[in-house]
Amino acid sequence: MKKRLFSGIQPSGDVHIGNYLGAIKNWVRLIDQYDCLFCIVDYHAITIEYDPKEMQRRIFNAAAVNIAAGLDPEKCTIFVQSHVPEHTELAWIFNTITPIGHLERMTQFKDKSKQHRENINAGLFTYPVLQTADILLYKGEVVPIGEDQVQHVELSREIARKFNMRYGEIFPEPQEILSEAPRIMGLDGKTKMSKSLGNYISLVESPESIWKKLSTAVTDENRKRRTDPGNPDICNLFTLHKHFSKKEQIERINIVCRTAEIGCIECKKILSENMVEHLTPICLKYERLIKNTDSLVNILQTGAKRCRRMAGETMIEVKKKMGLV
Ligand code: AQP
Repeated sequence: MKKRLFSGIQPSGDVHIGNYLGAIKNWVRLIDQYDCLFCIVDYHAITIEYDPKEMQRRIFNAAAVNIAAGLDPEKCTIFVQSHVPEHTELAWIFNTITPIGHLERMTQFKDKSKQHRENINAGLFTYPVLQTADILLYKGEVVPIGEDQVQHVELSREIARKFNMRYGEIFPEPQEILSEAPRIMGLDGKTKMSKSLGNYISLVESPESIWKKLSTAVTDENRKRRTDPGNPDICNLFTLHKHFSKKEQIERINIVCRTAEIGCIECKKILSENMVEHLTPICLKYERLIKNTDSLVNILQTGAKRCRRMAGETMIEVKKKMGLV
């Protein structure tokens, strides 16, 4: 039997190259090795302000982009969190064994509370408890994520341990898997690339827009003039070159940037061309998929059906252990 893998993505905006390099590429890589469940976590996305009229489009968008990027629905299960009510049921149970102090330490909660001062709601605070329920409902053993989510998976291990000790052994302690690009910085070079910060390149960005965004992106800030030598080690765009450009180009840029033989504009043009080349097949597939919502609905319904069955079985076990039957 294959081990179970669980991971999720929020329909909170355009899926971007940070999501892709930090998580989605790894999901695709691991698809044959594990029994993979990929969840569009809409209940997480509503912890920040959003437009209800936009949500359905975003859910379809998240499904289509991920499939276009390589998540073959024949090989994995793709579903929407709110289609399986047991996620919130198990989250409630986990709320009763999660110390408030642990949640107060969560970096994402602190960051999002600063970002959304007018809406610091209880859902934002208990987000990692719901995330733990997402994983453990299916007894997920591995969780491929970006670096920003590591603290949450650590907490999910603690909650699993605590439940098992208090009520009896049911849950595995999930382990995170990080990609080679666990933290992609935004085009401002200062903050993590994020859907909600608008500092990203989407996975289905047009070639014109990719160039427009790259042309104003921050590079090595110490390089003021074209004739100044640059330092690729601290240039955010050089990190992107490492993921999109060809080996010889990366090696050359690493040398000629330091000697000022290449300027930032030329360097950005090379990156832009390579990014367009890499992302074009994803864009084309996405455009085909997004037009066929019936097929997307079918994929998501099939996924939810399988997940509801598994979730129901786990909840029976949980309730028996807790004396709730
Ligand atoms: N910048 C990033 N670099 C590497 N990995 C990243 N991930 C997100 N941003 C980066 C990883 O992508 C997966 C899906 O992310 P998510 O949708 O759950 O939400 P997030 O982590 O909060 O991502 P965003 O884009 O920053 O969304 P918003 O702005 O809505 O909060 C996760 O595995 C994540 O680690």
